[in-house]
Amino acid sequence: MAVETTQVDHPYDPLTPKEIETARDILEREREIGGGFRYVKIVLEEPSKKEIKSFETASGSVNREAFIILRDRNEKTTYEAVVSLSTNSVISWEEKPDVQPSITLAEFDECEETVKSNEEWRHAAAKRGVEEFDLAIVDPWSVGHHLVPSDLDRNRRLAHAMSWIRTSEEDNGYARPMDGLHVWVDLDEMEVLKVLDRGAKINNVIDDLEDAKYREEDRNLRTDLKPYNVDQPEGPSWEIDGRKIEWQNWHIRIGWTQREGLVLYNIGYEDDGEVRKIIHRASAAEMNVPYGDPDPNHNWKNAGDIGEYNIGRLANSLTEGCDCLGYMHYLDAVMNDTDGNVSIVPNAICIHEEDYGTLWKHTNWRTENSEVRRNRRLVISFVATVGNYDYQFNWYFYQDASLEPQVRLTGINSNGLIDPGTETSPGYYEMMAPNMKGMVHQHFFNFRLDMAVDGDENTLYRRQNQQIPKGPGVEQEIVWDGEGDGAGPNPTGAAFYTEKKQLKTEQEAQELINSLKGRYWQVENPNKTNGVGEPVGYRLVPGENVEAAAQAQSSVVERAGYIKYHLWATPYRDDERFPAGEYPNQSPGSEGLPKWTEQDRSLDGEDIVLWYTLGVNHVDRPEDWPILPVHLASFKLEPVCFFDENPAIDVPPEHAIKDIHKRREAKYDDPDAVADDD
Ligand SMILES: [Cu+2]
Repeated sequence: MAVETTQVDHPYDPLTPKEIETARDILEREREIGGGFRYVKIVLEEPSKKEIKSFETASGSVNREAFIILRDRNEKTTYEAVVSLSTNSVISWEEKPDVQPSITLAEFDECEETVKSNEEWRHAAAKRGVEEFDLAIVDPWSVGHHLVPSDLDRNRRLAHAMSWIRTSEEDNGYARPMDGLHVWVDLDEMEVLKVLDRGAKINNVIDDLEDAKYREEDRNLRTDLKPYNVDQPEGPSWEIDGRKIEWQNWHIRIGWTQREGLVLYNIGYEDDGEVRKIIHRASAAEMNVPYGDPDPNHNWKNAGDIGEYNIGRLANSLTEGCDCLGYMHYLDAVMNDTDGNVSIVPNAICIHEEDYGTLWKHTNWRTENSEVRRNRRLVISFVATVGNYDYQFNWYFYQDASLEPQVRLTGINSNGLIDPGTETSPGYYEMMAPNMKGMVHQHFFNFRLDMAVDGDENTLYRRQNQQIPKGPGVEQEIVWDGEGDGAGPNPTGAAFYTEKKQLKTEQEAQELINSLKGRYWQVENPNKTNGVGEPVGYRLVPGENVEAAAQAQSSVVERAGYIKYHLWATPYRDDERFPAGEYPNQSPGSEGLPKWTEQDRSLDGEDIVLWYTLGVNHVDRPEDWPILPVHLASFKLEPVCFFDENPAIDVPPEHAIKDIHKRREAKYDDPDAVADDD
């Protein structure tokens, strides 16, 4: 029986619940899937770009396929399968030697139980004053590769388990780390391989550490805040059809993967009735969080939350606890559990509009006429909780045709303990609370942006300020004679220009930010020009960013090589999706961007993919405790010569929004007629 795909409007739409079940059933019918197997993921096998193009141009149908990763715990092997939902058959079945798939939610739970029932661990916990082992929490940190103890077999499926203790079920356990206690667990066997106790540092993790309560009922709340309501009496300004949203000329298709969470496809802007494409596919594709403190209890930590854990799988349901005001639209995240059953996070994706201050303004001071427009932005977001930390990924779309991917970092810091009486830190850590240190660390996010600026044939440029040789400047008077006004091309010494350098190959495009020179990067379509004859483009403008502080030969830079540069660019390939490789968990490294770009392929008139590494330097402070106030990090994509004037010049002023809407409804089919009538 052919699978029912009526809920699927586009080949990029994630698998439906029924498709997940059907894919599993087809696989189990055709292959021996024994009890030792875990389904790591059952996701859409995204169609190739060639297939998508033929779908979009010829309206042809694209076969639905499921990509499945399984782990056979008995044989300790990983398998990849592709199942056709159109022909009901297994298309491929491949054993993947020497790789470890991402750590699953089931493994989180089972690892915690395994560690908590281990006698050696209990002995070490008891030495720290822990009596009620049930109240302990244990997180399976990704173990990396080079920093696995030499007496353990790196080919096993490993986790480096870290432990904390709560005083009650709802207590903030991350405030009481059993620092110095390390447990390595084989996640296939679910057995403890090694317990290392480097010493407790303090006598009692319950008595010697302070509570770090943050829940409403545990704190005295300020009483001077009055209600602030967002009222959208006529509803939001968007139109949503399934997973396709249209808002203020923007056209966006909203996808989801278990690994990346939110994925946005076919991002385009409607201009004079034509939807002009800007980005084909956009997502946060990888991240890493390296720690700087040489303390051996923490120097190994560099979690890759997207590739090693699959951040989409860790998404919050926003049914409760959504931070948005006003009108919201939600989409569910349809995924699978390790038994191969459907597992849905309801309301994982939130869509809403926000007022964001002034969009543009000018006052004619002679006549006192003032024209001002308010900035409305569209937000598409999701939040994931990775153990102690919480990451909110927001994609903002603005009325001036710019967009802004943003991460909001919050949640609970991963802290360590210091010996009472230890001298103050030389900057490896900051004191967060008595006996508790917050170790300096960095967060790196890599955003993959498959650009398509008015089409696939694009070129890449770097632009930055450049001085020209200094003229005599203040040392010489300017003649003002209309005939040269003084010596040389730069008589005032103030001249500078924005140098435009084409980055023609992958290695030329490996770049760091340079805020001092105002550096940004511009993707142009050389075949299309705007009204003044310039090639149409979009530029990537960095915001806050930081260089990776770890050395080039460190494990983290070896394994997450994409953090070496802020900008990378590659010519599009279907199989180049993840900047640290397909299987970063326990990988020795060098996969992904560093390896691909060794080819130094041409970027001249190619289908260019930009990879932007966004770094956050986190020097902790007591004010980050017990919950980190949201730290924002973002960058912008802005049109450059894509239009002929400010594309938001037609945004009506606040007082007119309601009137225009009413008049349009009552009298006009053609919205332009309203402007003429004015
Ligand atoms: Cu941090």
